[in-house]
Amino acid sequence: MAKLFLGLDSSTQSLSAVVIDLDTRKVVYEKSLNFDQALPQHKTQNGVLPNRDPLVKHSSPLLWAAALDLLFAQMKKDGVALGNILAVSGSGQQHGSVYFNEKAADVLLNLNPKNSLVENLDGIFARKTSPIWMDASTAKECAEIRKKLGGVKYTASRTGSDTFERFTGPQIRKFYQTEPKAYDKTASIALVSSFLASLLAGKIAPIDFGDGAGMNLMDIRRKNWNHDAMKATAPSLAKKLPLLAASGQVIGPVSSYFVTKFGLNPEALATVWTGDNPASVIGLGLIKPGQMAISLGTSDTFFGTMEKCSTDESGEGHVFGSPAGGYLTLICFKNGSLAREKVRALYKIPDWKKFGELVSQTRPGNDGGIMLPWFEAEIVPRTSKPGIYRFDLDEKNVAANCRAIFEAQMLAMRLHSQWMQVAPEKIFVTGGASSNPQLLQILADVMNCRVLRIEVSKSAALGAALSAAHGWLVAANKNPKWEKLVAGFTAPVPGSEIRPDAKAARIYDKLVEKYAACESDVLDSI
Ligand code: XUL
Repeated sequence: MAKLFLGLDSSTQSLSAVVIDLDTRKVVYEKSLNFDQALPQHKTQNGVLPNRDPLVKHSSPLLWAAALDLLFAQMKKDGVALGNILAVSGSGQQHGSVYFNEKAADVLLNLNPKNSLVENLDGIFARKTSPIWMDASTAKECAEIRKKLGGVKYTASRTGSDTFERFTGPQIRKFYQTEPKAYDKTASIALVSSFLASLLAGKIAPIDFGDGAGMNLMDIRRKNWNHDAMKATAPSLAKKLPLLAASGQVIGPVSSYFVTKFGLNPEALATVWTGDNPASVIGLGLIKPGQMAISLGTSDTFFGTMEKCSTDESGEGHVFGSPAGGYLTLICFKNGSLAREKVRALYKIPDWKKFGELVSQTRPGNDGGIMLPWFEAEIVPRTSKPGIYRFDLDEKNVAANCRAIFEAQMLAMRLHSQWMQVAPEKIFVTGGASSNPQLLQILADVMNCRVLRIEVSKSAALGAALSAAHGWLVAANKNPKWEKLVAGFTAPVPGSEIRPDAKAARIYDKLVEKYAACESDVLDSI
């Protein structure tokens, strides 16, 4: 029997599955299901529920559950050997939270395969919708928690990050302050990752050290819930938070719901899930400290493995637990692919190939033209006031505006990652926009570093599948080594290496200063 492992990734816009065969070391199945298209009845746009307040971004736990049903049905239809799957793990968009009431534990234990997951879960939530990572509506709660914890530096050194609007702690505080009765009815709080793990396991699942670190509630060094942080956030949190555990750790056998309905192996193990970024660290094979990657997805993230926990005193970056042990360092920019798409739509550019051609018609440095493309409230630099700002850049010059958004995003990455104190000799790049050679050249030139493309469109789901395999091997006392486990699954695309151009790199050494001044000017004035 083939040794198959299933990894799922519930991201902002889609649910993906990757199945790996451990003996042949191959990905044997991949599938993605777009929320808006596959489940229009949930009325999301790019995976987010419409809201009058542009700072409020929620999605629906029932949408994620419906997608899980649909994806399993699709796998069955596609002939995936679900009976050969030995363990399942997964990852979720980070920070988003789900609020279970006291009925949830019982319902999860008795999921009825005759009904859909949505029907089963009716009535188990204390809050209908889930705030997600794009939400920027908790500045007040962030300030309150930060103050109680003793300021930016102390909050970051204790929890791994300063308080951030999207982090779960400030979101929980807002819920407690604005809907105290519903908060009171909350028996257990889950993350997107642990919510879906709970469905697979048929019981409330632990939160892992990777996703748990994105809450401003976990002690980043001790890896337990921090008493002061819980107290600063909301009452009775110790009772409402589940256990913390390593990702991939076995929770138990999968719920019989998936066995009866889809033919999943009854002995398959349900394991602890993690966040999409920690899972990508594994999927991209970034096991050794100092290896760095950039993911150009809905959000753009710059991340890598760190041996020791070293937090950002300026409060812009994060430290999360890595599924491979140790830590991962990360910085997240909200205006990633959606902002790139907005510029493309603004100038009516038919496709990314044409967009790239337009970029090629312009020179590195854009003759000093700069754009700040904050279509949404930005995380780094932090601003709750969206806006598009141009400096020495003619709004009507289409080609210059195409270069300007790419350059701004890469310059922001260079400027705001200085705290990481990493000087990588190469950066791996992944995600939708990484197939654009013009963007990769700008990245290589701005960072003055070799760039290698890794073509795993589903790096988080692959990381989750590898994490499932790791958990299964640990449970079988096989003492797996991460480096060996990930080897062969991910490798840079042959011939994809892009080297920095020395002349362009010198231009960006200067331009980054102008970019920083533009950022400061705008932040001071809004
Ligand atoms: C990371 C973050 C985003 C989400 C996207 O801190 O907020 O990258 O994880 O899914």
